[in-house]
Amino acid sequence: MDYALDFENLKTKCLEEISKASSLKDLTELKNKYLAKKGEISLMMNHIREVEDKKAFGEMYNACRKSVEEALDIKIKEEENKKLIEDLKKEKIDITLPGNSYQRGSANPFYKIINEIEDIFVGMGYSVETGPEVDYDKYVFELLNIPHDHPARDMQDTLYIDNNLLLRSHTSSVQAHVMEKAKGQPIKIICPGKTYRRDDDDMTHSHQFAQVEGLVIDKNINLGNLKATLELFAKKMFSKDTKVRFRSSFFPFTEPSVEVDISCFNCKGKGCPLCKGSGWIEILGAGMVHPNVLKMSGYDPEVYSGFAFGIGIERVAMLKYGIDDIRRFYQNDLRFIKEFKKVKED
Ligand code: FA5
Repeated sequence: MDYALDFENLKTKCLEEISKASSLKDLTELKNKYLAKKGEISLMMNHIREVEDKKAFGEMYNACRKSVEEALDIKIKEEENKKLIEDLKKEKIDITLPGNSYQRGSANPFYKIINEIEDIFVGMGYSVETGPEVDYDKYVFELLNIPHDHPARDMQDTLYIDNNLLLRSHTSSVQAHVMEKAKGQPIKIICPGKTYRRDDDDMTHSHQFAQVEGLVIDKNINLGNLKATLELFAKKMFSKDTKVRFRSSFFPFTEPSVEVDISCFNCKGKGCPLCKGSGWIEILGAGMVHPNVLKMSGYDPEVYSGFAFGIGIERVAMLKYGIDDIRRFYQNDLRFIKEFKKVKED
């Protein structure tokens, strides 16, 4: 018997039927018909008993089976692709339909200002530190040259957790923490954060507010460096033609101490209601780090000097955005926050 011819005919028949199949269902049926255990090709194997050259028979069987399997695989893939394309066509999304609109939030102006201040000082090589809001008397007062009986404590009365632990009344407390960590090495940091005071709330005062502390300690740091730094800050924060004025002041932890005013950007120094007719607006306190403070934190004031400043964040935001009342920052009124949607985020 000529099995070679049989295999050839069987293969031709299979391939023809496969090429004519037009669905995955047809192809599955063909697979069963020819390749399953009792399929026509599989059953051909029974004849191996009748032939002498079993090796040649086996090779013919395998070749036939392989061609059919390959043809089936190709055709199945084609059909699957066709089906996928048809399904995708059916599931087409109509993008012309109006979507659901979501309300987009916007950053609170308070945080916009913090980000802006951080960017300006990071650009000048400062790193950003954090410090505890609940802190020990030692850091908030004593290491800043404000001993227990010092009258400066009255101006910064705050909420006490116990005799020794309190809500910090200024971010200057971070100075002592940073100096302690730096162990006599140079420092160049800013630290934004919340502060608390026993102040009566009014348009410009709040019992909770925020400051950004700045501290630079190194050899040969002088008041000129402080002035140049704050001038650059004011120009970047407000406008290029902003002028800075130092007024003599007093803080127990700086000597000399200054209050820093900027020229009113609203009237360009001519005098207007915003600057109460003076042409200047106070934005921060600053000074050269007091030798006692340096000594208490392990720096030799003969070798090291430094400057520090404390900026009121809400006050800066109020000036920059024309906000009339500090209490608006804490009332969670969405109408207020939405006003700042269009303010540039960077
Ligand atoms: C201080 O707090 C000093 N620690 C600043 C300082 C740091 C001086 C480093 C020298 C060296 P003062 O009490 O003036 O200073 O506060 C600084 C700023 O915080 C003020 O200019 C103001 O913008 C803001 N501020 C103070 N009290 C309040 C308050 N109750 N509500 C809102 N802002 C306030």
